[in-house]
Amino acid sequence: MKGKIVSTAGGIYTIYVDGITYNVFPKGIFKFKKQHLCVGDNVNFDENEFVITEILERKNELIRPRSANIDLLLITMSVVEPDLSKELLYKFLTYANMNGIEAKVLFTKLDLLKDKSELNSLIEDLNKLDIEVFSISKKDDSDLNKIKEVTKGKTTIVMGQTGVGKSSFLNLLDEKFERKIGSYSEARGRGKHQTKEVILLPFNEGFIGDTPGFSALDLELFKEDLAQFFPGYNKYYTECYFSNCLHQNEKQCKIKEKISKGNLSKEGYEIYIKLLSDLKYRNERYSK
Ligand SMILES: Nc1nc2c(ncn2[C@@H]2O[C@H](COP(=O)(O)OP(=O)(O)O)[C@@H](O)[C@H]2O)c(=O)[nH]1
Ligand SMILES: [Mg+2]
Ligand SMILES: [Zn+2]
Repeated sequence: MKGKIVSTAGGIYTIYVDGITYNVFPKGIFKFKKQHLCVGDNVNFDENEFVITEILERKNELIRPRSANIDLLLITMSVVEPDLSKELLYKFLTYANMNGIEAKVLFTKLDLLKDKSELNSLIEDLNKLDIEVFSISKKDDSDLNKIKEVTKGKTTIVMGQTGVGKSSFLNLLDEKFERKIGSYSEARGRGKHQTKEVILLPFNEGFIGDTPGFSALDLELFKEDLAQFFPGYNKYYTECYFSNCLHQNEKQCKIKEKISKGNLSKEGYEIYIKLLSDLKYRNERYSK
């Protein structure tokens, strides 16, 4: 029988088929071949012997949050508690681009933000990059219907730091999800994660995934990746004179040209430069 892995715990995988779940074991052969199953995998399994017999080809996969066959990443950022980090947001967006996965942004806790002017200019920048943005707060859930529309029939992964309100948002989408909510102070403290693994919840003719929070440092990203996949840069990257241009002081840099012409955001570039200085070279060991 064919199904989708929706969660895993203690070496047992939960497979979902048309409203029914089965708890099964992977066959020894997967471990032997170093094929690692993950949440989101479509598999064939033997429902009598409770073993997974085959992993079907993945359309894509992410290392963090560990998941496969993703149609949409909903990058979730709180505007306060924790404060909005544009660097982190652009890092997440770069990561999505790099993995070839469509991303949309969800801002949470708007009820706690007094001055929205900075947020609004960020949203404008994102919209110019054709990135759709939603916002929700305890007082205003009017974007929920839009989110229901864009997630219909898809496998969506809700990703973001611990404490931004991912689980709260899922409970708003469907109260039957009954996701455990952590407190912000807990999240800051010893990093008590309420969610240990990605779990896919059947939703709206597809699935929506709650994920464990993780630190930005967990994302494997190098300077070269940023130069190519920073939001908006992928389109022009190949037109830079140097194929490995980092868009700093290199000659005939298309990105810098687009910025001076106003086609790419100056503020975005400042964030780019800051992120660039924090990241390592992928090919460092070959230089010098
Ligand atoms: N004021 C406010 N607090 C929120 C909102 N969404 C979540 N929270 C709070 O943020 C904390 C962390 O929420 P949780 O959903 O567990 O975050 P997660 O770690 O991303 O799943 C909890 O104390 C929630 O009550 C919101 O829209 N407004
Ligand atoms: Mg949570
Ligand atoms: Zn360049």
